[in-house]
Amino acid sequence: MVDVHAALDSAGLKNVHVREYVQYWAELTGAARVEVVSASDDARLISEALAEGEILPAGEGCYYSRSYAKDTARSEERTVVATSNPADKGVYNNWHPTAEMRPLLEERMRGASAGKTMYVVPYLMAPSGSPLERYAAGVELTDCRTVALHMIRMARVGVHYIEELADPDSFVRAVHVTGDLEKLGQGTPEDQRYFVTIADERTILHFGSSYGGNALLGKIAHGLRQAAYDGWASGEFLAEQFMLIGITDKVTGRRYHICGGFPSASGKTNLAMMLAPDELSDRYRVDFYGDDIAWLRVDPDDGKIYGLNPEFGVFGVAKDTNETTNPTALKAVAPGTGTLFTNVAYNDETHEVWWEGRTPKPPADVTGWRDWTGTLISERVPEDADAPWAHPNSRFTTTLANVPNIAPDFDDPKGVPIDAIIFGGRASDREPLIRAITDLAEGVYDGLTLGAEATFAAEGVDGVLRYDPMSMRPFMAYPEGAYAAHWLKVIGSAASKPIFAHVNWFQRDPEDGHYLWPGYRDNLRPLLWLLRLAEGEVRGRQTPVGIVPTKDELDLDGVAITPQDLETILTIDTPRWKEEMTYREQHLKQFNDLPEDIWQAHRRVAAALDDAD
Ligand code: SPV
Ligand code: MN
Repeated sequence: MVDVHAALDSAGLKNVHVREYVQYWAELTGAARVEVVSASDDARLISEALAEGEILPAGEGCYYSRSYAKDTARSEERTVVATSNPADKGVYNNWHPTAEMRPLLEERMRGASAGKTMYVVPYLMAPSGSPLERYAAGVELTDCRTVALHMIRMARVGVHYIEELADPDSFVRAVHVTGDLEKLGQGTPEDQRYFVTIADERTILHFGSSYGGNALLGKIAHGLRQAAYDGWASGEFLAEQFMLIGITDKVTGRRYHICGGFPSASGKTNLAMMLAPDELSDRYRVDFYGDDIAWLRVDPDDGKIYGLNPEFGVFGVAKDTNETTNPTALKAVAPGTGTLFTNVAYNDETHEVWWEGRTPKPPADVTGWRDWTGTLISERVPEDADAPWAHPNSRFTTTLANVPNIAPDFDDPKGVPIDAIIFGGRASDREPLIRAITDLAEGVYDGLTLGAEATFAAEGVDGVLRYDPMSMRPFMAYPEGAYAAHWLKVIGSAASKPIFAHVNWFQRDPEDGHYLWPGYRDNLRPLLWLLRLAEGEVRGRQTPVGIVPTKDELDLDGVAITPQDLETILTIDTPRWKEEMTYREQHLKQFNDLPEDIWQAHRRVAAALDDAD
C-alpha cells in the first residue's frame, strides 16, 4: 500500500482535511505512488514527461502532446450535475441524484489508477486575496502527468494555497481518473465515461478522459459549474463563460472593462486578445484579462460590479489562429513560453507545429510532418489525403502572463469594475453589428436567448438558433429560472449598473456570402460606441430590440466597408425578428419559474416589434 502520509509530509502538506481526502482516493483508485505538485515542479515534470515520451519538444521551451484519438473534446452527454435535492434539476444541467452517481463513479474509479502515480494538485481559481477566495480553492487528484502540467498553466498551483485557508475544510475535491481509454466505448451506447459535479458537496468526479475540460478540473468543472452553483447557493456571485477585456482611452485616461459571453466558435478568444486597429491605436489600448471565464460580484464598498478571471492561463483553440485573426495569441505561444500544444500537426524532425488556418496552405515539404493522429502525411492513404492535419479542437495551453497585451492589473484580487456586458453569436442575418440594451431585465433576457445558428440539418432547422443561454448551456449547474432570478438579483443590487449589448460580427451578404463587417481588430469600434453611449456622449437610434449606432456615431476611419453593407448591419429586419420571437417563446417556456420580469421583457420587445410595422 502506498504511504500517502509520507508523501504529504515530505511536501509539507498539513491540512488534515486534504490529507484525509487524498488518503481516501489513493486507496480507492489503487494508485502506486502519491506526489504533491506545486508550480515550481514544472521543469522536473516536463523532463520526466519528455523522458517518458508523453510530450515531445516543440521548439525552445514549448511542448507537444497527442491525446487518445477518441478523446479529443468535452462530452456534454456524459456530463452530469448531481445533488441530493431533486429541485436542482434544470433543463440543461443533466441532473441526477448523488445517491445514484457517487457509487457509479466510485465503482469505475476503484483500482483504476493501479500502477500509476496520483498527482495531488492544490490550486486556486482566483488571485490570492480575492473576496471570492473561499470559493476558489481546490485540490485536483489526477493520475495523468500531462494533466498536472496543464493545471500548472491554467490555475495557480501550490501547496500554500490550501495551507492558508480560512476554513481548512472548504476546498473543492476534484478527482480525475483517466481509465483505460481504449476500453471506454467513447460515443457508443456502452460509453463508460462520466463527468460528474456533485455540486452541493463541492466534489467533482471525472472518469474516462485526459482531455481539456474533462480532465483539467479547475477550469470548467470548478471555475464554471461548481462556481455557478456556489455563487447561487451563497447569493454572492455569478460564474460565467465570459471573456474579459479592458479598454484605455489614452487621451482621457479613463479605463473601461467589458465582459461577455459567446457560444463556441463565435470568436471569443480572438475578441479577448484583440488589439486596437492601427488608426485608433494612438488613442486606445486594449488589455486582455481572460478569454473563457469571469466571476462577477457586487462590491459592497462602491456598489459596482467587479469581474475577475479565475484562471491563470488560456486553453485556446488553435484552428484559424494566425497573424490576422489573433497575433497576440501567436506571441503567447512563441518559443520560451512553456506552451503545451495538443493535437495539432507536428514535425518529428524540426519540432514545428502547424494547424489549419495557421498559414493559408499546409507546409509544402511534408518531410517529417505527422497529423494529429500521428500518421505521417507522406504515408496517408488516398481517402485521407484531404483530412485536416490538426484536429479541429486542437489547443494551445499557455499562461496569461505570456499574452503580450495582458492587463497590468490582471491579478488584482479585487477584480475590475465592469462597464458593459455583451453577448454575441454568429448570425448571418437579423442581428445588427451592435444593439445596446439599457434595461436590466431586457439585458438578462437577451443573454438567455443567446444562440448560435444551426449549421447543418442534424443540429436543427436551418437558420434557427441553437439557444445557448449566456453561453452557459454546457455548464449550467442549477435550474434556468433560478439562474435568471440570480442574475437579476446580483446585477440588480449594483448601485451603478453595466450597460448590456448584443454584438454580431458575422452578417453575410445573402447573395455572394461575403461578411459585411471586417471583424477582428475593427470590433473595437462598436465597443467604443457602446462605452460612449453609456457615458451619454452619443444617443444612437432606438429600435424595438435596442439602441443601434447611427452611421456617423461609429468611428470608421480606415474601415473597408461599402455604404450599403454598413446600412444593412445597422438596420433591424423586423419580419425576421418577429419570426425569431416565436422561437424565443418556445425556448423560454421550457424553464420553470422564469421570473416575471423576463417574461415582461420578452413581451415588451414583441410589442415593440409589432408596433414597428
Ligand atoms: C470550452 O469547450 O468551452 C472550453 C474548452 O473552454 S474545455 O475546457 O475543454 O471545455
Ligand atoms: Mn470555454
